[in-house]
Amino acid sequence: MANFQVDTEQHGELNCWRITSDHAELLIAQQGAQVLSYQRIGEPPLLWLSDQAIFRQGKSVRAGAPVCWPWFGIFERNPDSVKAMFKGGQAPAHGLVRGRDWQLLGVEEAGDTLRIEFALPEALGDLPGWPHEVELKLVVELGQQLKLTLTSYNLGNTDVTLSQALHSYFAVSDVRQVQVEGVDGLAYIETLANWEQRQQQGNLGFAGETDRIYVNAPERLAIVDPHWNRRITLQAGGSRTAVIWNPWSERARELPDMADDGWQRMLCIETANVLDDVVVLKPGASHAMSVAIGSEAL
Ligand code: TA6
Repeated sequence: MANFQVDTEQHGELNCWRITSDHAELLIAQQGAQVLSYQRIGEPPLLWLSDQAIFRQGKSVRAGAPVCWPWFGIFERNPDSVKAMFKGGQAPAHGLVRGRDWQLLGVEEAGDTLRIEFALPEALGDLPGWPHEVELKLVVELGQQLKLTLTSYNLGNTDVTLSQALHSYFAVSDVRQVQVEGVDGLAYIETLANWEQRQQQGNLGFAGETDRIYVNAPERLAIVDPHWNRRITLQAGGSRTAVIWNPWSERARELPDMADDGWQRMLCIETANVLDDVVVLKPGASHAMSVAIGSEAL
C-alpha cells in the first residue's frame, strides 16, 4: 500500500494539488485538469514544467499534459466534420477546454494507485460556440506509472465529431541527444513543409524544429535518453496518431513562457486523434483515449 499525501498549492492565479507518494510526485492544476509535472523519486522529472511557465487564468501552462479538445491544433487544419461542430467566431488553437476550470469529482485510493477524477461540466452544452452535450472526464491514475484517460460520452441526440490530444511535454536531458523509438516506417505529415506526407526511416532524432503528425502510430512509443540512462515509455489507448513537436531555438524565443534554451530540455509526444483518426460519437456512444507514462533504465 502506497502512502499518498494531497496538498493544495497556489501557483500564480491557479489552484493546484501536489500529490506525493513513496515513489512519485505529481502537480495538477484545476485549470484544464492539467497535469503540470510528474517525477519519480530519484529520477529527473518525466513530465516537463517550463522554468518560465505563466500561471494565469485562461492561459494553458507550458507544461505537463494540456488537454486539447474538441479540436486539436489550428482549427482551420481540422477536417470539415470537426469544423462543422463549431458555431462560434474566433476558434482558439487546441480547442476550448485547456484554459477552463474543471471540477474535481473525487480522489480515491485503490491498492497502490491514486485515482483522481475530473469533469468539465461546460462540455454539456455551455462551451462558447460549441452547442453539443458531451460528458467530458479526465482520470489521472498515479501508481507505478502515470496514466491519463480522457473520456467523451455523447449525451446529445446528434453525432459529434472531434479531434483531441493529450499534449504531453516530456523532460529530456538534451533533445539533440535523444531518439524516439516506434516510428520507423510510419507515414507522417510534415506540418513544416506544407503538410506534405512523408515516410519515417529508422528512429527519430532531432536536429531542428520538428512538428509532425505520425499516422497509424503503434500503441507503444519510447524516448531513449542516453545521458539520463533512461527510456521513457508511452502506452497509448484509443489513439492512432502521435504528434511530435519541438520548437527549437528560434520559435522558442517567440514563446513568452519558455526560456530561450528551454527547447533543449523538452520534447512533446502527443497522444492524439486527428485527421483521419478523428472521433465520431453517435448519440449514446463514448470514446476513451489514454496514455500510460513510465520509465526504465537503459
Ligand atoms: O502539437 C504541436 C503544436 O500544435 C505546435 O504546432 C505548436 O504550436 C504547439 O502545439 C504548441 O501550441 P500552443 O498553442 O500550446 O503554444
